Amino acid sequence: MKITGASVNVCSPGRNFVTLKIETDEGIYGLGDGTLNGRELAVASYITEHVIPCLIGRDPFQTEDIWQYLYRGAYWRRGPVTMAAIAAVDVALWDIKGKALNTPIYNLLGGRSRGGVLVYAHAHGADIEEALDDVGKHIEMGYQAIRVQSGVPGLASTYGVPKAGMRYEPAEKGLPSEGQWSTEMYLRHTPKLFEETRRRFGENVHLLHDCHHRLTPIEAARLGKELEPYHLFWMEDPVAAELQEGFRVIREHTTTPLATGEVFNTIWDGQELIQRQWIDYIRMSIVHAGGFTHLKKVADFASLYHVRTGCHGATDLSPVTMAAALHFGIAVHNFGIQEHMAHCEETDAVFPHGYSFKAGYMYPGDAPGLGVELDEKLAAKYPYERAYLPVNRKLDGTLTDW
Ligand code: CS2
Ligand code: MG
Repeated sequence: MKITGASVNVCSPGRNFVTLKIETDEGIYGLGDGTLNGRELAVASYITEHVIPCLIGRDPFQTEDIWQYLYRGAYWRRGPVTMAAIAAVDVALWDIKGKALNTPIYNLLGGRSRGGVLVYAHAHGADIEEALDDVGKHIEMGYQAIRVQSGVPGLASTYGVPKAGMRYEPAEKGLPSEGQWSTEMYLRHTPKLFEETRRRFGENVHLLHDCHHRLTPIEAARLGKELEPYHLFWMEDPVAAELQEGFRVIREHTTTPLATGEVFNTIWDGQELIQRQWIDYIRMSIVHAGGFTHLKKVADFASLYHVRTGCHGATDLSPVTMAAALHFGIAVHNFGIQEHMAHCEETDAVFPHGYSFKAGYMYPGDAPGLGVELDEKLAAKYPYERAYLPVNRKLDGTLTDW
């Protein structure tokens, strides 16, 4: 089988997505996700201008050699744009492989290791009461694990909470909006959020929380300690992880499990965190970490150190990545949990798929390959519009992590 052509689709059904389609001389094609929230056209151009010419004529079954060629051959390696582009190629090739072998991708990753993929949903609210009502709604929908985020008294807005009556979609058209942040107000408020959540819903639901890179290690240590009575499933991105050793400080003070890695692109971004067991879950996703070929290696390395997977699964990862994550999650042995932010109707219509949700678990479906399609005609009705993630400033105006 030979690769005969490839094209990049950029569309915006509810939000921007970058999708690679690779075609072969046997009429089988594969899809890959290259979406990088706020920098979509950088990846689209990287794939179109620098990757596709090198793919034509290659054997799509050579996923390892093509991965190494695109990673080492670029010379300038790692980084979010490069690794999202490599991921798009890798996933499209695995999709082709599964279709050619007439089997779902999970069978190429070791087969089913479990009946279903445990997922967690996002619950949020402008205040504690509203957030708890949303937790209740998701419990009624069948979720057994729920991330809880709420507005912080005194702050006009905060991470993870949509504007009143809006769907949560952090990327906004036009130039980046500017958020306001106070660590002190957040640290005073968050333990109360979980005290109330446990009081109302008891212990039988997994609770998760995302600090979104905003604390210092000792602030995260304080929060982790104060959240211990509420037995969180994880406290995510407590600090910006460029300094991996920052997690040692947190680890020394609290037993609240730690998760990080959604912004990581290769194993080297988190190697020390895993090896030192400074984290419990690695959040790297198939689209941002170079596809199945690299993420399988990350999971295998993590399995040596009791670290489990907890792949990122926000709406800015397309249904192509959601499908890939479910094939990955049902197969890898050291699976932990999978994030599931449900896409909007427009997105699901443009990306028809076979995955499904039931009673807190998701299932990849049994179609050969990924089990996702791209309706190019419908996608054309949703043209790309530049959008940015917000930026964040402390109350004194200092720029900080969003
Ligand atoms: C968040 C993401 O889902 C999460 O854990 O950190 O929603 C993140 O804010 C977005 O993916 C950024 O594009
Ligand atoms: Mg996160």
